[in-house]
Amino acid sequence: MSLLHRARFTVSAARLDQLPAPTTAEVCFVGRSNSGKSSAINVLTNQRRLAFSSKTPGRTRLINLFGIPDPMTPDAWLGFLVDLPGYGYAAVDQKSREEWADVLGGYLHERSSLAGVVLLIDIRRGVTDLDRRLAHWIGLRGLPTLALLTKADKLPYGQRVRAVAQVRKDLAEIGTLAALPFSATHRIGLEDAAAHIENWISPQVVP
Ligand SMILES: Nc1nc2c(ncn2[C@@H]2O[C@H](COP(=O)(O)OP(=O)(O)O)[C@@H](O)[C@H]2O)c(=O)[nH]1
Ligand SMILES: [Mg+2]
Repeated sequence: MSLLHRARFTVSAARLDQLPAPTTAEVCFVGRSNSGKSSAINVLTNQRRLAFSSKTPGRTRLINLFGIPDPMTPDAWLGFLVDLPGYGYAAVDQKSREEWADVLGGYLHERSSLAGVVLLIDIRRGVTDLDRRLAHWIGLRGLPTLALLTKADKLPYGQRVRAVAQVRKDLAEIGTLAALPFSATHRIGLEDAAAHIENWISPQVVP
């Protein structure tokens, strides 16, 4: 069983200063509204409604932390999955958009416990300007990044492979990038993605 299946909702924060003090490894999920972020978190944790999957984009304005309990130590967390607010939803007013940019940029830039970033990109849309701005922050810190090209079930195999190559090119600024086709509905790339994320939370110790 994947460690990620143990995830449970821990806390929400509306602002960075409301987050708990950084302790163990955090893996954050970022992406445009409607990119499939909630669906990815739900399928990776094998819980249908852990991250609320909504048909109304731009609704998740909070930072949500999902703790992965340490199987060896009761009441201790091995790490956290962090669901950050989606971006790029056109109907949201300018002020709210800037608040989100501050939260996202601030978290990526400052959070000392951040171990890795999962960047969700709709495979048919590819990398957008906002994704690129985010990639700039990620690249500056040299954070390990996994780009999940979501909704891969919508494209035939050959086009998936081409989309991955294009994303690698577009996000070359991130030196530590891995990219995979992914589908929450068809479970494409699920095991690879889970292995990647688990490794950030609980690095394999070679005896
Ligand atoms: N076909 C397909 N649709 C998906 C997939 N993942 C998400 N969706 C759909 O895309 C829409 C947005 O998904 P959601 O997870 O709420 O995106 P979020 O706004 O990034 O959290 C919903 O209608 C989902 O059902 C996928 O892997 N395949
Ligand atoms: Mg969502």
